[in-house]
Amino acid sequence: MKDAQPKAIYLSDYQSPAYAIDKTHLQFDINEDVTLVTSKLEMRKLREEPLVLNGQHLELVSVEVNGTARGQGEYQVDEETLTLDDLPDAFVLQIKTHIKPQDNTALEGLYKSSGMYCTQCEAEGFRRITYFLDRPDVMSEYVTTIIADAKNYPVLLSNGNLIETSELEGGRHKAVWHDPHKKPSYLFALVAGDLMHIEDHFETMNGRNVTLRIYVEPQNIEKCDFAMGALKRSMKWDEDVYGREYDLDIFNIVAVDDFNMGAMENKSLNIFNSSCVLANPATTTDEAFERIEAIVAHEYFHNWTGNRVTCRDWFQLSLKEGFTVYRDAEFTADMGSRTVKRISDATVMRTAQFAEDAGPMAHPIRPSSFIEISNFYTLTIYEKGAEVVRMIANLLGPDLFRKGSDLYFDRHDGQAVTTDDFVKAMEDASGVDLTQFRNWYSQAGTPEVFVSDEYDEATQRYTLRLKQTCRPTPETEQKQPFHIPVKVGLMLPNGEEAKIVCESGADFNPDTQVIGLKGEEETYTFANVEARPVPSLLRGFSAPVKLRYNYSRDQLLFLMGNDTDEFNRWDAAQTLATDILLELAGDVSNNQALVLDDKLITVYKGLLENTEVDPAVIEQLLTLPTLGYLMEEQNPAHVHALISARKFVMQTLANELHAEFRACYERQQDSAAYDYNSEACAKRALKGLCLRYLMLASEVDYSGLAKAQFESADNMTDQSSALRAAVASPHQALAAELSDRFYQQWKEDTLVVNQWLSIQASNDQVSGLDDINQLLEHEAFDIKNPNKVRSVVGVFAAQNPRHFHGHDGQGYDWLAERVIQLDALNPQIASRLAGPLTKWRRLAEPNSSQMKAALEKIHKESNLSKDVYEVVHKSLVN
Ligand code: B3K
Ligand code: ZN
Repeated sequence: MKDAQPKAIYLSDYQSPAYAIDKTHLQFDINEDVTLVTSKLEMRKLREEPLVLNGQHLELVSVEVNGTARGQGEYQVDEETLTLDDLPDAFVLQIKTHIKPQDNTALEGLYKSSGMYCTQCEAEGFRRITYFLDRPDVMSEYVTTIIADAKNYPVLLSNGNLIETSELEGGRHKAVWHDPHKKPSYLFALVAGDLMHIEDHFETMNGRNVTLRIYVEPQNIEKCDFAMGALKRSMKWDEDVYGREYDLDIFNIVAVDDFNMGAMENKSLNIFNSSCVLANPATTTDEAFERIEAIVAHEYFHNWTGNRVTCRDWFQLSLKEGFTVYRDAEFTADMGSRTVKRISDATVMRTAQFAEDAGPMAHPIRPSSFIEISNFYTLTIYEKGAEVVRMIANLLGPDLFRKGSDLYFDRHDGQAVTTDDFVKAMEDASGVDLTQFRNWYSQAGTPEVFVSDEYDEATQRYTLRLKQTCRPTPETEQKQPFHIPVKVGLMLPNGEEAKIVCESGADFNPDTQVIGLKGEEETYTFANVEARPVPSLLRGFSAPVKLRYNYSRDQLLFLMGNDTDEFNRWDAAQTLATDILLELAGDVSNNQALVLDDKLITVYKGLLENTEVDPAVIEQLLTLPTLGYLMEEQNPAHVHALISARKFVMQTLANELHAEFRACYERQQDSAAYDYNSEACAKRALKGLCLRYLMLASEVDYSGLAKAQFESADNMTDQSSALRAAVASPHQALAAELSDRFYQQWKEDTLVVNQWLSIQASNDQVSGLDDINQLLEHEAFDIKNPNKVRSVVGVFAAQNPRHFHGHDGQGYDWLAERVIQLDALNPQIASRLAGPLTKWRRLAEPNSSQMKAALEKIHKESNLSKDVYEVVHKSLVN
């Protein structure tokens, strides 16, 4: 543990900046040993107080105010700040610093990634480049000069427009970029490297011709077309759906191999993790294609939600992230299957975000304090933030929501604002009172909504009683009630939907069938209901809550077959499977013989034989609840009992229904050449699922099928799903053979090799940690590359539960060692990796104590980064 413990900063301490930076002139003189950064800031004093600039890992060379040098003693410098006083009302401050990007393994600020220089400044990386007011409410106009060796770094990029280039002595060259839009420092970007690009154009709704370029290392030039198409689709969609037009003549994307997250929305110069932009059918799975399209869209959409209208401070992060995730989710829904997208988002919420909200790091979507902001790029800020925006859309309806977003953009263009400004714009445009709704921004935790009902046959009245509660979280013991949109339908025994006539109840919208639950308890009565209905509740996952209604298994089967809401048909299947799995897990714990309820077998049989419903939805219906979801539903969670129950169900289904799985597999075979479209993707996904089950069957040996699929595949989706099916099966000789062939085939392609690494790390049939340790020694592994670390260490902890939660606690200890090792190199990545260890209080013994011991091992280390310290410390005390 550190002697001086890192301190939290609080939203309530927010103060507006004391100085403005009207214009920022930056010059980067890039050399192999050292980079000289000269910054010239045109500043104004707004309040009488010293100027405190942020700066970290910088070597200060010189300071000048209005052309006059300040000597030592005329400023104060420490590890995090540079302070100046006696400043006039307006002045030019010039600061020179030396930095060493080539030694920067944290990948924040300016760093070198496979021979190229690039930047990552959000949230607080700009302060590793030069001393600055590195906070989002200081917005400035940037002119950036880059000077570097012309042969090694022929491409020099920054934000905005290129205004000058020239050749210099000694084989060097220079480029000057000007960004006319004022922006916070976190949106600054620079790239210098030996890159190739593809180019295309987009004509905006007002006839502006925008040049679009994607820059990559030469070997990747064939993998850019898909992302370019995705970019154009996003630009068009944002015009059509939100009326938002792009605002410069150029938009660049650059792919880099070493990147801490997916991508970054720097103004007109988006920088992407190469795994989130490079794609072609031979090397990219359908899932990755979809992710790439969504991330390209997400970063592009930030141009309005984030860049034009930005955040006042980092507590407001969800202002841009929640809204942008909501926008990209709607975009993906429009490009493919709306139901499938909703299912996958709801699954992420229920599996991972609910767990975060129930754990030691729980925070509201607008946190009130943090130690290290990098730790708050969470599922809560992003996904729950998007669900909160979606709830506003559910409460307002589409037209008023659009009016609200128009007002928000008009009112706040060019400003740094708060989540409250967003809600206010929605309120002002719609006239809907969102006062109580604001509790979603200030309170963490997942509300539970308990529903009970009554039917009076004589009067044909049906009554729903809703009751909300929310468990305490670290920041709030006693919760105020939330404003929760609960979308409902009533399914009659004849399979038809009742026409809803709401007779009494506080807030029911007949057009949208949404109950706006505000009270702790509310009652709604519906008239003219001909027979006792089965309620279909929280349709489309209309709010991020846990809905509790005591369905019988027969009612769930009825909803699966009849609900007019496709999402809720899937939800009924999940609830049924969860019920069965939890019961079986109890049997495992009590050493009882396991028997699978015939109902599930019948359901699966029906689904496998169904040729009416979209195969993408069938695939989702056939997917059992994730282990993460089951762990959420069992308190304390008996991980191994849940793993055994899940395995037993899969094996039983495989044996009982192998003929049906086989027939369904055959129906999805497609002789056409690979194409990325919803229909073809759905078939490949369903085929992959069938193969996974077939490989588990013990009555007939289907391993030849996996081998044949592996060998004949013309695309990565089929090839890797064959490999995954083999790895997850008892056919380990085949798994080893295919793994080896796969590696030999693809060892030159880093991104495919990373997929290979994750498949190996998820293999729970191997003997244990020795095999995982071998991956760390493998020639394809590099601890400095975040993608590789995620593929091995991240995947082991998340997708290899059998060994991660191994009986001796060694898996936890192993992860603790990796966290400590990585913290010295890259604190952001180390802190993320520690995430799985935060769940210790939710686990049954002995796992709980073993996991806690692993956390304590990390906590004992001296010199932990703020990032890791915050996660580990809070996990032990909260
Ligand atoms: N805004 C960036 C995330 C930055 C993370 C910094 N640790 C990517 C995105 O959400 O679009
Ligand atoms: Zn984002």
